[in-house]
Amino acid sequence: MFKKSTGVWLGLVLLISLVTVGSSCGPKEPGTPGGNGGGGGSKSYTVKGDEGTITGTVAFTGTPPAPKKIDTSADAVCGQKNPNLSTDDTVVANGKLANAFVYIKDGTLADGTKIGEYTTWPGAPTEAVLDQNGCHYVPHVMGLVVNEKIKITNSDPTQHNIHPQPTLNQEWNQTQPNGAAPIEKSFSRAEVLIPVKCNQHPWMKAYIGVTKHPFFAVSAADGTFTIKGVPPGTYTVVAWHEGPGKGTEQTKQVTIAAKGSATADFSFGAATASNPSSLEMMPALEIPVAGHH
Ligand SMILES: [Cu+2]
Repeated sequence: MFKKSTGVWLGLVLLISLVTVGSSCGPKEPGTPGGNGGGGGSKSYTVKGDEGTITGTVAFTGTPPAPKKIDTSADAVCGQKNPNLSTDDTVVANGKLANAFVYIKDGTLADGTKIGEYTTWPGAPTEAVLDQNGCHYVPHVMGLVVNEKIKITNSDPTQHNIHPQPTLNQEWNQTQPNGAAPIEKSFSRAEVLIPVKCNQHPWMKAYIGVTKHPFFAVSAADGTFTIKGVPPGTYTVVAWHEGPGKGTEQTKQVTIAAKGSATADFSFGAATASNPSSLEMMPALEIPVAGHH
């Protein structure tokens, strides 16, 4: 009698443990509230040593608009420190475009994982600096990983008021008098790109691209960019350039073999059919995957 009931209990325990093991391999967790299509939760990428590189050049065809001198008379300090301040929305040298934001928008690793499923990338940058120098944001275009610290410094003997204008992240604006400590902030959601203005100096403008992964770059003065440490896979790479409205963007598909490199060259300018940027509607890696398989 005693032995028989023990056997029943053992059987029950075994059954329960099987059910428990079964459910842990079951359906994926639901997505995060924002719906990133990545299964939610946190998933860390493990560096395998076979990562590759994306390089390229951003060109500008046709005649670029000439830089315009900025009237800084609203703040005498700006004119004293930076008498030749001019617009920097289209910086072209020898047909190459600086300050284009290039990033992996979407894609699939060679092992079949969507890049957006990973929330943690070892070696991702942890801090970036945005300086105000000569009543000018330096750099003009920059990238951040989600939750990366951005330190905003004021190198000018005047007051600024930093005012990012995101659509997915929290909007804020904050005064930073000369000599004030750096302002430290971060952005909790992927958003490409966030315009930043200054409430004191209407000409000041910067753009911050926030992505879930560290695979972004800003084209240098010679138009070149390099994105390192990319897992083998096939990706959609987007280059964005500011302009009227939300700017324009170009898209390229690249495939990176193990330890391989891929090239993605882009071209903007009057002679190029750039697509109006869809970035407002399609922030980086926050696209619902309904309809994808
Ligand atoms: Cu300012």
